[in-house]
Amino acid sequence: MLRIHGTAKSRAFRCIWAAEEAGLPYEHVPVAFGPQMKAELAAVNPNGKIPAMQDGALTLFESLAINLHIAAKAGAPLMPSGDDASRVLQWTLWAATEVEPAIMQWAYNTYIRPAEQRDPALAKAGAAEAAARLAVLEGHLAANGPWLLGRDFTVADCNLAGVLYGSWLNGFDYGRLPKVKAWLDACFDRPAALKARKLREG
Ligand SMILES: N[C@@H](CCC(=O)N[C@@H](CS)C(=O)NCC(=O)O)C(=O)O
Repeated sequence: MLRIHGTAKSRAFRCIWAAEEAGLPYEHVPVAFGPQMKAELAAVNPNGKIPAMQDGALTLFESLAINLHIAAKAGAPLMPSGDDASRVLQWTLWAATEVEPAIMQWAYNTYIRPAEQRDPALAKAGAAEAAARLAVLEGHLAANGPWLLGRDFTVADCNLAGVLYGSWLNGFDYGRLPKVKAWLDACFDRPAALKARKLREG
């Protein structure tokens, strides 16, 4: 059985959501933030971060890699084959390398860090950078939606929406990105997402 380590108030949220989408049984080990975290994670993530996952003899870190593993176990439509599998990788890497750094710069300086440690200029620059990247997604969804790969929800949606979840929940301005906003709303309204959100949002 899958074991997902990490409180749902972390990137483990993404993996819980993916496991729910896959319909796979999993055990949630809700490792919390704090000084004890690194010791608790010593056997599963040498980075000392959450999430981590165990599946039999396999131990993995990196939330989006964990999600690809979960989806591969479930098969299509969550993890399609052929060219669509490559498209899943494209959107997953785009989420991690092009979108997450910018949206996290906005997030750290808007709602994550204590107020006295936030830099409004960095928040503004992160928001502008994220919006520029997301304009590409806006055009893609307009031409190819409703999901990233078209007709079916896949782990590509789970991974990219997972990266954007905090911004969606915490007031990022999606006003000029109506297709992205509608797609995020649809992602987080899925029954599997609602189960993960219940753990995260209470
Ligand atoms: N790229 C990693 C990032 C993991 C990460 O930074 N996790 C945060 C929680 S969301 C963490 O454990 N932070 C604690 C720390 O950095 O010490 C992933 O996607 O899994």
